[in-house]
Amino acid sequence: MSLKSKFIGALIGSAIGDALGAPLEGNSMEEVNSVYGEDWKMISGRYTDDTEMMIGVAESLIENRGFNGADMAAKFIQNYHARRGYGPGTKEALRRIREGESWEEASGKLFGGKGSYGNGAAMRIAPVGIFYYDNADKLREIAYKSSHVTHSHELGKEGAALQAFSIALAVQGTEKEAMLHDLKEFVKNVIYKEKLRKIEALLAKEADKKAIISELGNGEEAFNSVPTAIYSFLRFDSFKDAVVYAISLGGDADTIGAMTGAISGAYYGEGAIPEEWEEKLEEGKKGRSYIKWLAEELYRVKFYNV
Ligand code: R7I
Ligand code: MG
Ligand code: MG
Repeated sequence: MSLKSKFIGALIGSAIGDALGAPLEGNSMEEVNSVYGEDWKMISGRYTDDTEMMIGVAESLIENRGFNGADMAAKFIQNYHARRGYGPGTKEALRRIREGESWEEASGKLFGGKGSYGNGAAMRIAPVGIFYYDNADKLREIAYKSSHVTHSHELGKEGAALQAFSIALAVQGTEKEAMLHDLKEFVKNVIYKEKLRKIEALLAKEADKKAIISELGNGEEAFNSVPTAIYSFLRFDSFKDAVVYAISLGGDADTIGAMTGAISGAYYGEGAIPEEWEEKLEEGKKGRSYIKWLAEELYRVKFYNV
């Protein structure tokens, strides 16, 4: 499968997971399953903050041929629509920057000076995962820096780096069996190391959804959602099964859907994404076609440097 198809798969897959999970965000696993049953149609196709911010990350990497913090912050602010449902920490960081604080300093003021460990940095990281898929050190550096615009807590940044590296391994076509090993080597924080050990144990016994939610989480914290997305990707053999499973866990369904969709899209390529989902994904100024174009631009900048 072509690398370009994997680049497109990662970004479109992320947006589709987001749109598919969006109407379910905040519902419990039991509520989601009682409404949906076996019928996983995309209800509206509208994406949320997850995708709006991912678009900003991609735009900034393309325009600057790499990372530029002030510009990435400006892109987030330009693209911002409150109705897409931003997290309170991210909202405050962007307000502070808009009012004149530097992008280096604003995020550090949140949550009593500790910074956010929400999943807002990980949910938007797909462009970093594909653009730096062949360089783990650079990927880590840019994952941390792009997180820092809104998320300065170590756990928020590490979650974004782990999600980015999962996407990178998927682009590389790493065998699923080898992925957990590579992820364990990559990740620095003990909380994530422990979660990766849990993923391995849970995969070995085909655990039920309750166990996944209690052991890995389905919340808005990066450490309670990034590992869940990795698990959802590893457990199933198709884009569709992985993403349906991820959002069926309820909780932060749009975001866990987006992150599972990004890894799965990078692994299986655009061709493996169900057409009826892609067609339903919103179109318009920064819709489906634009997101696809951003993936093609990242590919072009990376390989042709023009
Ligand atoms: O991370 P963030 O942008 O939120 C992303 C979520 C996704 O589900 C999106 O789909 C959207 O719905 O929002 O926004 P933050 O507010 O930075 O983090 C999310 C939540 O994590 C916060 O509202 C807190 O509940 C929690 N959180 C923390 N709680 C205590 N201490 C994050 N950091 C902390 C912390 O340091
Ligand atoms: Mg969202
Ligand atoms: Mg969410």
